[in-house]
Amino acid sequence: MKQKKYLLLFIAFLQLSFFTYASNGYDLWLGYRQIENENLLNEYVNTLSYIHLEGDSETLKVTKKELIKGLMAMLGKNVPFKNLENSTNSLIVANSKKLSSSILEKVNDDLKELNKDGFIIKTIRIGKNKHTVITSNDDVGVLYGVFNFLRLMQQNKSITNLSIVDSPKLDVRMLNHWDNMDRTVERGFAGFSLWNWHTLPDYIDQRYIDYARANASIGINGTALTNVNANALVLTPHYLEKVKALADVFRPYGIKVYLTARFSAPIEIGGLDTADPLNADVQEWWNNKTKEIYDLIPDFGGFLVKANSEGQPGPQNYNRNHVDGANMMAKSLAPYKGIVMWRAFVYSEHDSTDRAKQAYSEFVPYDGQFLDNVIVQVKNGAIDFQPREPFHPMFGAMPKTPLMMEFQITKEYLGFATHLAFLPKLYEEVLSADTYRKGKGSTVAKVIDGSLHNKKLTGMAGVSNIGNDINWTGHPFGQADWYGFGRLAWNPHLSAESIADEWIRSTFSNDEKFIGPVKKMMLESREMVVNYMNPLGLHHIFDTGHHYGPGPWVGNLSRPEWNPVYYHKADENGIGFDRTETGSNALEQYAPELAAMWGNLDTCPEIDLLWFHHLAWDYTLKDGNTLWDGMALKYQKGVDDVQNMVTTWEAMKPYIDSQRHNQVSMLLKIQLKEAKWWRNACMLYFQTFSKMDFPEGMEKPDKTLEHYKSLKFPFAPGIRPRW
Ligand code: BDP
Repeated sequence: MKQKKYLLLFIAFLQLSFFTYASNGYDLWLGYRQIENENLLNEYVNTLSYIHLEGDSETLKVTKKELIKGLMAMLGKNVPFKNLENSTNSLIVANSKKLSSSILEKVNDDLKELNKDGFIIKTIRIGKNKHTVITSNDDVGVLYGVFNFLRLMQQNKSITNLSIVDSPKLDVRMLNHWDNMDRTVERGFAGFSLWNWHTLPDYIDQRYIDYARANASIGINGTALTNVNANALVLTPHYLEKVKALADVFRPYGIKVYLTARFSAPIEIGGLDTADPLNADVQEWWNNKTKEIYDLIPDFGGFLVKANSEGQPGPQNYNRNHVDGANMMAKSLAPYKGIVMWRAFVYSEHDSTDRAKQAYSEFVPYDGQFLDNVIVQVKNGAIDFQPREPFHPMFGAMPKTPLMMEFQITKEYLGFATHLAFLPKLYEEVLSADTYRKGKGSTVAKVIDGSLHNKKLTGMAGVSNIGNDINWTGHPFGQADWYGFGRLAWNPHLSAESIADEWIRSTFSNDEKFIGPVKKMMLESREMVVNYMNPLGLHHIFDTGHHYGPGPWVGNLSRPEWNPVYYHKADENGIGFDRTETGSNALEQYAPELAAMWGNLDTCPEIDLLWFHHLAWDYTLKDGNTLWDGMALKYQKGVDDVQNMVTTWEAMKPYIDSQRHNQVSMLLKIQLKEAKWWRNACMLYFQTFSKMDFPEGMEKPDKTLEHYKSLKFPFAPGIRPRW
């Protein structure tokens, strides 16, 4: 009796300590929690009596560590490692080349389906004995399989009858760090750069290892360490030693290092007086530099290049073109199987055509001219990572050139690290968009996974949102964007919904009372941001330079296309950018089906309305409201939805630790304040043209337009330092 009382007290204590337990979020989605459900725990313990792990490569060593860590935490006990003879209920973890013939027989057909990094998790029977096999044709695939298996357990899935065969659909799945060598991060809102160039190569921060683990757990296999606005110094011997140290840490986790290559490096660090890609000395310089890198880092991935874009040097400085520049570097890298990721983010102050058209106009004529180890990296939309953009017209328009997707994970235009906006929803919208380039169903996902035009080299890059904040991403929910990016780079056909579900379960809780409301909130969050920042197809109306907060009135910047007024074109008659035949005709860069759909006001989805059309303030929307009223109500809806999110989150308090709950609460309150700021500032400004009253249903601004215009943020984070 007494014992029972103590037991109850003990359980109450455990519960109390759980709810008040503080998690700083450092563990990300890998904070393996003890399995609470007793039946499930029994199932797991019975299925996993022993582990049989073959092989001792560096990758398998970290695989083993991960298994021990994960199982110990979730089962509350060690699972012994044992040879296979006569055992049953073992977890068999091995490269397929190490499997005994009786096991191989059971997985052989599945193995044939796998590509290099793919894995199998399968329940098999040998005589009376039952086992679970995790295998792959490559050690890294085994590591991926183990992470996947642990994830199933974290999500409380049954493991008694598994048959999973999973291969990544893209080859290059990478993060692009816009990290400067002084550790500031361009468009970075989660602290400073992870890479401590000062103490490398001798000091290996535990962060580097944990970074690699986290990436490997979602299948990311590449990292470009440095900013696309590149500094040539990273290519000097002093820094290459440091890069090598990082590459050595990442290698067991299947992660290759890439560097951004400043086009003028032969001049800046090579002592040449030109960087002309057709000059023999320049070519030789890059050949030697590349060899030097591969001598240090034999599995170096290659170069990421921003050239002739926003003032960066490039082949055009020498009257050459993108093909000349990219192919020159590609030739240096080819002997080592390295690749060039050549960015298509170009627009020029000397070109008066619509900025949205310029990358397509410049690159599409080069289709078929790039060497095989060049992949052109294209942002998801034609302007710049806006809260919503139609997909970039280059996708599907270059059948002979591999194109890789560039998404932004950091939220330059979606509220920095302060706002909750679950980005996989944005990624999903872009990936599932139909390009119609080979008839209906020619989605962007099929362009980038290579299946539409039979491409050999495929990839996806995400501009990282990671910094040295204790929880890596600033906002606890920013971790979901990193996670979701990785999952979509593995399989661009996954749904945002399934990703949210996985992430919540792995990061927070398997309690349905928590999962339901939080998942809903995440899935709706990106649309909220669109509504309170850029509804109905508005875009790029952010304040100058730092892009923090609204600045639709800005019109004094040196380049026309840097000014918000260029994008919204508000005047007494109306608002919006006419990209139809009567305007810039950017529509002609899309397949005829899309040009017709977007070009016609009856069929153009209202979410894209002002992206493609300039319309009168009293234009009638589908719900009968005028454009003016409809716009006001969208801004208001954005605010209201954030308010609801605050309320939903408050009710989630009983389900998770107090520290992360409190952090998110505070951030949501800032988001609400800033959503109102956006609504008030934009509506007051646009009112100076529409001269119409705010509709009933829109809360009236409590400050004047002059007040909003006067706000200045000289120390907003993420701005490029001017050395
Ligand atoms: C824009 C950023 C700028 C980047 C540029 C790029 O404002 O900081 O350098 O893109 O992608 O989004 O090169």
